[in-house]
Amino acid sequence: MVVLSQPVEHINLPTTNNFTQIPVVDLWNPNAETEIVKACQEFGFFKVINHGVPIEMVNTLESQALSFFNLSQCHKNKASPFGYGNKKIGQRGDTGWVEYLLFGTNTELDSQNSLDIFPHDFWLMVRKYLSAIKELACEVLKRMADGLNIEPRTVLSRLVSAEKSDSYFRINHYPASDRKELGFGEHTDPQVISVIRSNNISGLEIALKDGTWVQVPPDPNSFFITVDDCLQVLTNGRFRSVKHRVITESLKERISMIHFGGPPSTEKIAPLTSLMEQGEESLYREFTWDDYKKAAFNTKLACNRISFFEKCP
Ligand code: GA4
Repeated sequence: MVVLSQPVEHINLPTTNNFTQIPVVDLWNPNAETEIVKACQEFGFFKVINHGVPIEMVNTLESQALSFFNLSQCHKNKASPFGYGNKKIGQRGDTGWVEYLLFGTNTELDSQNSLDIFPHDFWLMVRKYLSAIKELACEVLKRMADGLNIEPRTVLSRLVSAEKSDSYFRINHYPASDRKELGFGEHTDPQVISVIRSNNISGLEIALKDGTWVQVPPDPNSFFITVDDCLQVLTNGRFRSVKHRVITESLKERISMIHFGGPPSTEKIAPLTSLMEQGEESLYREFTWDDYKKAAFNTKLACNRISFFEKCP
């Protein structure tokens, strides 16, 4: 059994209901765009089936990641230069019942040094996985543009498919525990779109518009999509960046793999002109992704980062 090297604080963690109305989008359905837009407006969250990503590949990467997380703490600590983190989230003192690997998708992963810790096969699998997930993220973004009736249909996907797109990949491992643990505190993702895949253990929760939290039933064969901060801005608030968190309570470990699709650093983020109706005012002032990152990455996890860029009424 893996035990985290430092204890995490225990607070009274709430009990939440199951998210029964979770929108399920079948990508084979030619009318999926309408459902996608509806889900992004209402929840900023949906599940995707018939996504075209080979599930055997996903399972292989998951088991390779688990082999890493099951190594001794001393061994795993050697992976800190390659994005390994334990309990600490961000720079402002947030903690969670979690250990993880986190890196930019343009990072030179399979450097000689990292091969002492990760087998070459692992990086090969990460590469394969990331290219399939990036394709999925772009397909979903194109369908969003279709659903919003904006052209070209690549107006959103180009941000993530760009060679210099500043995307991240994170593998979170929540060790088993016999009590409720705050795995990852509430937050919104700063990027454009996140694609989440987890094993069969529950824990992910999202906040609805009225502020109530609901549990997302796990489904290892599907992917969950979140609308992130930049997408809320690009759609001038039509889509909502969804607040989410992880609370675990299971004797089995939870593992999730998340691709955060972000724009290139110099990309200017502002509501899309093709979307704005006549006389519609922008709710946000323009910023570059680099500006956003500088402001956002130095905040507490639960901070409402979009508010820094909201225009005053
Ligand atoms: C939340 C989404 C992604 O996991 C992440 C996180 C990042 C980090 O772990 O370094 C941040 C968080 C996330 C937003 C606010 C800052 C930065 C931790 C934190 C407290 C990789 C990201 O892009 O933003």
